[in-house]
Amino acid sequence: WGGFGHITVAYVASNFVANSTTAFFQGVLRNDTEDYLAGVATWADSVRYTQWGRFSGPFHFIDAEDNPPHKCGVKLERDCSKQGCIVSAFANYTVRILDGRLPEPEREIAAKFLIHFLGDIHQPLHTEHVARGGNGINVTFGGVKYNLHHVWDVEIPEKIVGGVGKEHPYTEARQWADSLTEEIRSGKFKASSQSWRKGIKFSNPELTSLGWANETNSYVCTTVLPLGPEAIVNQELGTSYYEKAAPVVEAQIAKAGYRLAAWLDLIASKIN
Ligand code: DCM
Ligand code: DCM
Ligand code: ZN
Repeated sequence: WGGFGHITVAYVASNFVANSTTAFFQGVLRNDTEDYLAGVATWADSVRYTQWGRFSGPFHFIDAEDNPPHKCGVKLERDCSKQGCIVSAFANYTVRILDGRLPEPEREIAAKFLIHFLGDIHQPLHTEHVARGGNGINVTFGGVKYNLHHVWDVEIPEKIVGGVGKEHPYTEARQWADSLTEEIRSGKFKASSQSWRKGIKFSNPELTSLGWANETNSYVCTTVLPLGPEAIVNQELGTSYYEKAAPVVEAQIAKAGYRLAAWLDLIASKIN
């Protein structure tokens, strides 16, 4: 996701975590405001192109070598690169936050990576190999040229809320997060949110995040590339594409925030 998506995921999570979880992560992240998660949600993207952060580039995705739209699915052995992938990184950073022997700055870094990767694992094109997660597929969206990855990262989420000013992504993300929170508590996501918790196994972070990656990847076949990659190259995605994609993006952002809260609660309760 772009910054707006990641910040929204973080605000949704802050609405659902237990009070003791808030206190714990405000300590780890050295920020006692209500923006303690939102404020670090895009940090991982800011370091990945720096010399220090280069090692973390592959941690933002897993390149499923499936064959959309005919066959979707993520297999850890086949798809996680030797340099690591989002599934192995999620497991590694969970272990590192819990490791009381590590220096505090290392556990802070682990928390910042984890918050970001839990968001990315819910973006369908972050679980797909084709054209480097759609980065190599040129399309137009509303008459403007983008690559498909960017359309899903940024353009669809921002269009859902009617556009996001570059000045105030935090204000607008907070508003979207509060409306998604309401849908989870008592609206259209109330029933499905029960199932979003199923499959979380704190004793096995790798299996848990692989489950999320597989669920996310299924939307590559149904919604991102329903007619395959060739069908959309240099084409306008159009209104009917957007109308099918937007509900998936909305649900994936809500789900990511809700699951982030559940995972942070488990980490904090294990330590407290
Ligand atoms: N690092 C990591 N996962 C590990 C070990 C290290 O992400 N299992 C990252 C975080 C550290 C950086 O690499 O800040 C440098 O670590 P080290 O000094 O242990 O090489
Ligand atoms: N990306 C991805 N899958 C890949 C390569 C990249 O999901 N195989 C993501 C990571 C970034 C975006 O696409 O969010 C742009 O990546 P890059 O700057 O590496 O082209
Ligand atoms: Zn990312």
